[in-house]
Amino acid sequence: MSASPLDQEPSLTRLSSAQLTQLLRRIFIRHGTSETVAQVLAENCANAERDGAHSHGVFRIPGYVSTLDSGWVNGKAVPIVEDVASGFVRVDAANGFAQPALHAARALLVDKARSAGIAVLAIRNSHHFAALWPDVEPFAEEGLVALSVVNSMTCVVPHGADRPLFGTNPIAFAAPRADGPPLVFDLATSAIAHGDVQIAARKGERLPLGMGVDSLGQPTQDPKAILEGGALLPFGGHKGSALSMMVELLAAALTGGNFSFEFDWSGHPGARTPWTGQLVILIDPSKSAGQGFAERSQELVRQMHGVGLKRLPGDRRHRQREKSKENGIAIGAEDVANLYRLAGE
Ligand code: NDP
Ligand code: PYC
Repeated sequence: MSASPLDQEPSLTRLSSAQLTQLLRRIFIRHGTSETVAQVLAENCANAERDGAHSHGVFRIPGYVSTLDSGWVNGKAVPIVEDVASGFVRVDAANGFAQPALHAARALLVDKARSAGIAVLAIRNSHHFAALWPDVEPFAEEGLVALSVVNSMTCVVPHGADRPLFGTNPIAFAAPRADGPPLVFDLATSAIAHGDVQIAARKGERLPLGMGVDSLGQPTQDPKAILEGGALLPFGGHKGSALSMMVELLAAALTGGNFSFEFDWSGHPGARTPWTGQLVILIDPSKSAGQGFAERSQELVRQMHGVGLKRLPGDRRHRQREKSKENGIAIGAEDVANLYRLAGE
């Protein structure tokens, strides 16, 4: 497929998944990562863009680059995988990215989940700057149920408090089903992801009420007021706040990683990636009793559709994935030009 702008949409450039992955790979390598890390991060980011997960697609590349250039993260880190119990794997990401750490531990984790029925992966000393669904969806494609949580950086005011403490702390879940792609959801426990606030600020858009507060703690719809001294709110009041607290406990306290408020990146101007932890839990549903799990999830889907539900979580991504496969991944021409600049090309 040609990388040149389409005739009909001169402001868009369309790249195949392979073209985008290779371009991103060259950027990562140019900014100091190993080949392995570059490949893992490039695939992750290209897949997010392919699926229309824009807050964690190519929009994030300048942040990755400035973080790498600042020396805050080790782009060549080699994760240390420890087999600590029949159902427990620990990884020290060695101040590198979380995805290569997951990649390094993946085979061992799946073996354990299949033999013990359940397995936990605790990643610490890691930086996660991406969408979380790519970390769980592939496990469900192999018939496993997967849950993951990661904490980020202080920017969310716990419900009932008056200053930020929690990160935006997403939770992602994936389960196989009989007649379709796995059921997957991936959501920030803040009312809106930090990335979407940045995108709104860039576009000059206002946010709905209830997303955040300004530097005086007053409700605001201005994304810049949130980014410049303000903060986000949890989704769903005390309920989202409790889930965010759970994520801090599982992703940081349980793994040995930093809480969202524990790291100080002020000595690394340009640092953007939270230095925290991540937990992944895999369950092998073939160990459970009764009908096959995938059939049971399919039955739930049938019933949800039966009561009028039109959109399942993940449907939008999969529709976008199909469109991207057919027509290429559409990216703003200026953004693509910037990617080539970052690759030094
Ligand atoms: P959204 O609110 O956009 O979506 C959350 C989930 O709900 C998705 O699974 C989505 O499916 C689904 N969904 C959305 N709208 C509907 C609807 N109308 N009906 C049914 N399902 C729906 O995501 P967030 O803004 O909360 O998070 C965005 C991303 O930011 C996530 O990928 C998250 O992992 C990432 N993030 C990463 C952080 C990190 O530290 N690495 C921190 C915080 C967030 P679909 O995708 O198909 O639209
Ligand atoms: O969008 O909230 C976010 C986020 C934080 C870290 C990476 N993404």
